[in-house]
Amino acid sequence: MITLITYQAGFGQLSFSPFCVKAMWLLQAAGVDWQREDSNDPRKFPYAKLPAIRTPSGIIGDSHNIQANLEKQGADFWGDVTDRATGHAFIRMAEEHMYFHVVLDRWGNDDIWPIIRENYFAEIPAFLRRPITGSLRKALLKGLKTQGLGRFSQAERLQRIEPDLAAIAARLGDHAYLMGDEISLPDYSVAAMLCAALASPLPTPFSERVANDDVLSNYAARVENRMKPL
Ligand SMILES: N[C@@H](CCC(=O)N[C@@H](CS)C(=O)NCC(=O)O)C(=O)O
Repeated sequence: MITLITYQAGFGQLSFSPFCVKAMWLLQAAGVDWQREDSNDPRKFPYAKLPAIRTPSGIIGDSHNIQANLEKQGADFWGDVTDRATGHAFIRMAEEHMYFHVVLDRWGNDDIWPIIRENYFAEIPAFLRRPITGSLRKALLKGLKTQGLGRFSQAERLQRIEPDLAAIAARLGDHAYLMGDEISLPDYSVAAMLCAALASPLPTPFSERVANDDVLSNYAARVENRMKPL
């Protein structure tokens, strides 16, 4: 039995973290026996991040390593897809760009931040919560300034995310999933980010852009439903 160490469920999602949602979908698609173990403290896990899986041969962190481990056991996340290069590019776009917009929507927005603080960090005693999470927030926003996206206004961010969303819609065309009519690896990354954007606890330009786009919001719901009974 594989144990997925994941951030808790919240905002209508299987986890606050889109990477943990992706990992759950990978485990589900692989058809392996697995269970979840919720944690709010990534520090003792590889890379000090979640998701991670506990397997009989040890703990594996990072959704890509989890994917590789499941593939080694025989999982096939691509099916008949031959154009894996395009699929790979969509995964990178979702995980290395769209993801940071989700993070900025949650941590960088002064109206949303208190909701994040009270939900993510409910386990920290109330009198310590503000100072501890205040410094976490400061460090995270500093990291996003270094990364670059943290330097843009909301309006500039929306301009930046627009070509990604247009690429997803164009790629979908008349198909149910990114790479055709069957679900495959890129869907687990891209839909996880769209679902996370849609699950914003208050509307943001990004969340509203996705919510008001039938192609994108129907696609996100389709992947979520396809991966049920999770
Ligand atoms: N590349 C990693 C990304 C995982 C990731 O960024 N996890 C975030 C939550 S969405 C995390 O644990 N952050 C904790 C931290 O940075 O302190 C993957 O694919 O699993």
